[in-house]
Amino acid sequence: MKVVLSAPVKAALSKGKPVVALESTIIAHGMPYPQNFEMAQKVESIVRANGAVPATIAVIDGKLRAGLTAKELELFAKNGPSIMKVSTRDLPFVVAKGLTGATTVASTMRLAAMAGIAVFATGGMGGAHRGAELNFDISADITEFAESNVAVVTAGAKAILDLGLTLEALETRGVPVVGFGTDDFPAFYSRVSGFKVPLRCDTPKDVAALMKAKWAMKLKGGMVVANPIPAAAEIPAAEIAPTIDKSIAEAKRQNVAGKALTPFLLKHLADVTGGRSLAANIALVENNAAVAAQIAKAYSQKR
Ligand code: PSU
Ligand code: MN
Repeated sequence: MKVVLSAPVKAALSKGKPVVALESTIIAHGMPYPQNFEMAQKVESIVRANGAVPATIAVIDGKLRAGLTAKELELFAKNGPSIMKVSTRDLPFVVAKGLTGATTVASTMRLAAMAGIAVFATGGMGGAHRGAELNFDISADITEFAESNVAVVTAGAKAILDLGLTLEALETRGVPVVGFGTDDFPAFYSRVSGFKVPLRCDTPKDVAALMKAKWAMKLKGGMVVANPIPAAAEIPAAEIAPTIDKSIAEAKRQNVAGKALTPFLLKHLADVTGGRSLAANIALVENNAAVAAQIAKAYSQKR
């Protein structure tokens, strides 16, 4: 089975031109309408402005798709809650049933790899939730990094997670975690988490060289390109921490678990911060899109 490519994505891939994959769960389940629709379009335009072709990935009527129209982006933006959040495990189900689903980091990586797209921009990847040592709630995003050959530009991992456990889980699976211009693992809303990154690259060219080296020696899987949120949009960790703790407590109280947990926490945080966490989320995604396009460009020149 193939991923159905839009005309611009198909043309770019066939000529070895830079392409950046984008996910659809962040649209459908990560942000409210209409900010999510504006973000989806802005991120695509940022990718273009930086010299690459955007390929937003989703499943529509059972078809695996890369490169959506504005109307299709709007469908995911407007119908968020009723659209299925599709991780890698769910892909065969939506295909078999002819359903429409929004792809997470994990399933977007998988479809990007199938389509031959090597770079992907998200907001913040999933990871080990707090208490994962007992409840086993570790995002399939982590396992996908061991399977799909895609470099993912992410603002570290979401601060709602246990970042120490997340880094350990990535290390176990042999996933390179690269700080982009930083020695610190970023914490989504904040530039610094208190954890260091094991590797550092300072330019898109450096990252492209690492991608090339990894896959030239047939090391399977992707890599994490940890790109801190721009300083102007940052919410310092000490400031957001108590709010995150409250959101996690509220999720426990309401028995929210499984794939509903991340969307619940993001929404709860946006509500209690009066939209400040949402503004930060949008700023970091936009920043990741620019860096991802620059990496895709450097990588296409390396091949
Ligand atoms: N980044 C964001 N917002 C999001 C996500 C990433 O800025 O909503 C989504 C991604 O699709 C990621 C998912 O794969 O959150 C993680 O969900 P879970 O913890 O259930 O695996
Ligand atoms: Mn989970």
